[in-house]
Amino acid sequence: MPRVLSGIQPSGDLHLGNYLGAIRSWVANQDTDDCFYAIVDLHALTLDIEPGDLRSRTAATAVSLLAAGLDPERCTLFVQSQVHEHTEMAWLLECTATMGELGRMTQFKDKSERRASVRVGLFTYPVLQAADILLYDSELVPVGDDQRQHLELARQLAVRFNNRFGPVLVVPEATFPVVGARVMDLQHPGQKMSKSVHSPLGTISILDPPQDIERKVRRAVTDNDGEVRYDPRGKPGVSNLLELLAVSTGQAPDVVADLYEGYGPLKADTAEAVIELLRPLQRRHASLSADPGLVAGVLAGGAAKARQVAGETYRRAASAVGLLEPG
Ligand code: AQP
Repeated sequence: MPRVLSGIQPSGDLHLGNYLGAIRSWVANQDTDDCFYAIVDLHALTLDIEPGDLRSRTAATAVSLLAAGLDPERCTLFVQSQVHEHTEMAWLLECTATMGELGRMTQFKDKSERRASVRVGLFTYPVLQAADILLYDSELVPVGDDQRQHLELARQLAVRFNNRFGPVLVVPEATFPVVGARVMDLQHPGQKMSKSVHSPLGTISILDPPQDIERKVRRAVTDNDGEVRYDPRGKPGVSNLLELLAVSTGQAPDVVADLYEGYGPLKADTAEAVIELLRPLQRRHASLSADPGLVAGVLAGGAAKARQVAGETYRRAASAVGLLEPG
């Protein structure tokens, strides 16, 4: 079975971009691959977050992932900080990476632009992300389109490490969904739907009640020409709605476009399709939330399994660079 690794930040509740861009593939991969999925809490420390919030959102993210369809019998779900090899491996890779290549990361540029003081962790976190991936000898990494550049960095660091120290690391391939790889903000269709941009009407949470989904889609920004056509560059708002409708109903966006003549019916059907897509997930979320002990058990079991694999890879890498065996 190919090994798969992917991660998500502990936002607590996921948005539709996370779900369609990544988590749906995670769920599907459980049937065919050996899957490791990490809640990357160390990444959350790169921005301001209250300690109590971090703890509760980490647990809430696990509940959302289980509600979305992850099954601890068929995948390993764990919290990054509970596997200490992630930070150790990140150091080995930081000593391989250059300032120039990290400075070119567009997510760093975007996120640092919005703040007066930029933390070192925000600059180096793509290396920690590379460590997350490379520790699991993962061949495939299912992510949304926004992670393309970080995945390329992970590949480059693995190749460079292997060239210098021998064939220690597996060089991973990123995989992207055909539709839904980049879900756009409903109010600002030029930018991706995102948890860190304050856009309450532009972002659909997977736990939003039906009336909120209906309202957000109805008020989604489109354009003035009234023509329903799939054209992500020329008509980003309409195309985003078409993608949401298409991916929720298992069709192609340009085929769906032919069925509509006006924005009103397109919006009504899109809202309905998203509500139906999320309904079973919201039902599972309600029943999982009633059993708080369950998640702690799942995460403890996941960390133990993850440590076995990560520990083995880290020992190989540490030995290759010349570190002594632990005393
Ligand atoms: N808008 C999106 N469309 C498609 N896929 C997306 N992903 C995120 N946003 C979209 C994918 O979701 C996975 C987990 O994301 P994450 O929350 O850990 O990472 P992120 O990219 O930091 O998510 P956000 O909400 O966009 O946060 P910020 O604002 O901090 O950047 C990843 O596979 C990602 O591709």
